[in-house]
Amino acid sequence: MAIEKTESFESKKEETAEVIGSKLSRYFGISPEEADEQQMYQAVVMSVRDVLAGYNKELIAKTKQQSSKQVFYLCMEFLMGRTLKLNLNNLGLEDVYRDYLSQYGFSLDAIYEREPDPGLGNGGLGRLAACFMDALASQDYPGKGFSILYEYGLFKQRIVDGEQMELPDIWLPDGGECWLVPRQDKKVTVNFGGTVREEWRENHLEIIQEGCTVVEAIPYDMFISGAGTRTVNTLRLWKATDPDTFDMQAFSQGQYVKAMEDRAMASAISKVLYPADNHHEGKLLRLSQQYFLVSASLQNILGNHLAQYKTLKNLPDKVAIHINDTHPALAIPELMRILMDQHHFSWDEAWDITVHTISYTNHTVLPEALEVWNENLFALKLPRIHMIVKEINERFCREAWNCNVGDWNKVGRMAILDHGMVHMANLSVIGSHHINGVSELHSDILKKTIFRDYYDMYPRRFCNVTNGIAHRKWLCYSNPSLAALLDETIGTGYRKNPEELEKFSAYSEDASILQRLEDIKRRNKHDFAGYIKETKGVLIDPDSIFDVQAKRMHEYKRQLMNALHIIDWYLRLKENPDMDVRPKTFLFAAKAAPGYYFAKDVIRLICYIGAEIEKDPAIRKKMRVVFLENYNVTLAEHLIPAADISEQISLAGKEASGTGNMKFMINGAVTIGTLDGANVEMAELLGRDNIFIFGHTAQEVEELWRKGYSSSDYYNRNPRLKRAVDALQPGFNGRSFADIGKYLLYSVGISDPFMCLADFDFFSEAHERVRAAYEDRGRWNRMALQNIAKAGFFAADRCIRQYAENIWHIKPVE
Ligand code: 26W
Repeated sequence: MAIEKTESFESKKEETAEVIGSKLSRYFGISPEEADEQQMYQAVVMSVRDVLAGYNKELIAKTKQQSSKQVFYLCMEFLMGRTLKLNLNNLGLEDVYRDYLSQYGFSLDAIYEREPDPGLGNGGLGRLAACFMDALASQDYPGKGFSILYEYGLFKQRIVDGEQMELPDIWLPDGGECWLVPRQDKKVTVNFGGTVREEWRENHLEIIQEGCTVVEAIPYDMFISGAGTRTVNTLRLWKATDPDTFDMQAFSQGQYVKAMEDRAMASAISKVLYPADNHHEGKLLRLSQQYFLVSASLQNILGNHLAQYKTLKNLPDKVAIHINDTHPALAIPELMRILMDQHHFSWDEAWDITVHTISYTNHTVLPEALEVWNENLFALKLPRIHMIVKEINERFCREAWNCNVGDWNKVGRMAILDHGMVHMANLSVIGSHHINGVSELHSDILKKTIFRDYYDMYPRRFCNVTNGIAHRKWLCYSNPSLAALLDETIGTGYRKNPEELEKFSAYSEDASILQRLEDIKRRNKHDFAGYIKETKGVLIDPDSIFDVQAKRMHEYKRQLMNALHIIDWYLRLKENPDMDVRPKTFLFAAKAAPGYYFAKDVIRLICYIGAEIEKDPAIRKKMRVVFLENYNVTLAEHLIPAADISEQISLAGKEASGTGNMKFMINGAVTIGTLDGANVEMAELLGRDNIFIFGHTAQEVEELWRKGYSSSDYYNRNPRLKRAVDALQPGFNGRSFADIGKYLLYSVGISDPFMCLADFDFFSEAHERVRAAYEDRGRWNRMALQNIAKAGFFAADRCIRQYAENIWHIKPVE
């Protein structure tokens, strides 16, 4: 597209040239003509950072001046992905930079490729936090994210002979650092271990913590731009270091290692992100990370509040603190600690402030993901926090007893401390004014199952906010051709107001628009094929159907059921190689937690099926199975606009919401999915003609469990399923997968715990429907169009407005 060079364009370009020129000269002592691509990348980032810093300063001043209430979003993960393209687009400066760079022979797209993909998150939870930051800024809400500056983000995945290898993700020196502004002036200290002594002093109880290990927390700020606004928020990332208390005595006595030890212990806290998703490990370092994040953030929030208002009494009027899942739940006792120990509030006053300040989102009901800590270790690491949690627990149990006299079991179930364990979800519910799930179904399940007892006691605390995605990032910026078609047909209003996507429905009978949609998809598929050929050396046929399942590898997400269907299809093709079918490419992308043996076995299975098919030229023409390594935000941005079919096939009741489902939908992929998480709401909005729903519902799953689920019944009844499962024994490409067969049929305990076999038949049948629909090009394109048109609801903008209005009670700054 030709760039329109207006007067303002030229003046912005001049400014840009000046700033970049001065960065290059200051940091590298060179001129733009002398810069290499990496130096230019860094200068570009620093120049953008400067623009954002200026706007951020304005916002801080405005927020102060208007005494606006702010939200502070505490989360152990922010899966930001690259941000240069996003920032330039949000600021409306992409063309300016493109033009400037071309003058010196640089391509902006190549500069984009220089940016590392900061993987400070595992999956859904972390990416949601990143989408929320975008929506807050874009709608002028004053809000700040808090997390940890992990030196190593989520591991990089390499697949070698079907095996997942984990490599360290060294993102900071690799070009990530230049986004960050260190704020030494805002550093705080966090105490661990030691003992607690109480002493009466001038009519208050003084709490003295002694013999603690002190860790310094230094904030590094990343700026968060909004689209078409000057609102720029911050994401504050804490780095842990030792507070220069080098043990000189130990050192001079020859105990060199001991002298270094404390230093190493302190910085270990922000070294790595735990790579387990939806699985609690109970590791003490993880508990330290959680307290470190919470304590540093609260000190910062309260310090600023006090400086402005000189009191903490009005905290809930000016501050909303949100805990994203239970990982930052220690914010509850930590806030109590600061209010009581440092500001001498009474228990009741402090508790009132705490509960009115904190809110909590639950993101999972999987029992293995719910955090519990061994109480003894907890007390050792956080003695003062333990005392406070004990007191919260005692007072709560008394209240619960009064509401449920005689029902010890119920009170026991709801207690925070039980059988030597600390239950973080219970703490979170007890200390929050609102608790929400992330889809209608999930919020319902919370009220009926894991939080049922609390729902009886505090019905008004529970609500639902269905997740949403940053639609500009996932549609406008990653699928520019589709965005251009939308701009042309429905105008550009949807970029700011995603609900306006609905207007696209009016074109559902317009043959020329439907054809253009098809053309855009085809082009995206070609682009994607080119991209993965270049970046991963993988060849795929862009004219085949792209059937995609991209998400963390987990049993409940049932990549295995997808694999079983693929095996069945492969065996049918082998039997009948002349079958007249349109070629299909099954694409998988997924990281498995390094210690999750079964998930890694499923990766292996998918790769080995793929490899066996590659050896058979007749089959390879009709179906291929490709595992794309190192799924991250950048790969998702390329892959999703190219997908025809989106696989959202978790066992109903297990996927809290899903957000990948929304990203595929808004890019015109058609979903094949179970009635789980937000799929339910997608189906309601789309109507059953525009989505392929299959399988047992959450309620039916429950009934099946109650009746006694037997996977072998399904296996014995269905010859095609039997044949697919049996094929695991001899296996693929020379490797047996008998263990997976055993898991499905003969496990000690429960076989096939996620009911792959129970849904297999429905799934195959749904795939048949998909195939037929795809052959009717007009119908398929109409479905794609409806998916795009109905996706506005799933924008993070809507979602954040609901949080702002119903939970946080914050307003946009003027
Ligand atoms: C302590 C180990 C651990 C780590 C991460 C437990 C739980 C988690 C996350 C809460 C798991 C997660 O990311 N959940 C996903 O959250 C998304 C955003 O709400 C939802 O869309 C997904 O359905 C949910 O699985």
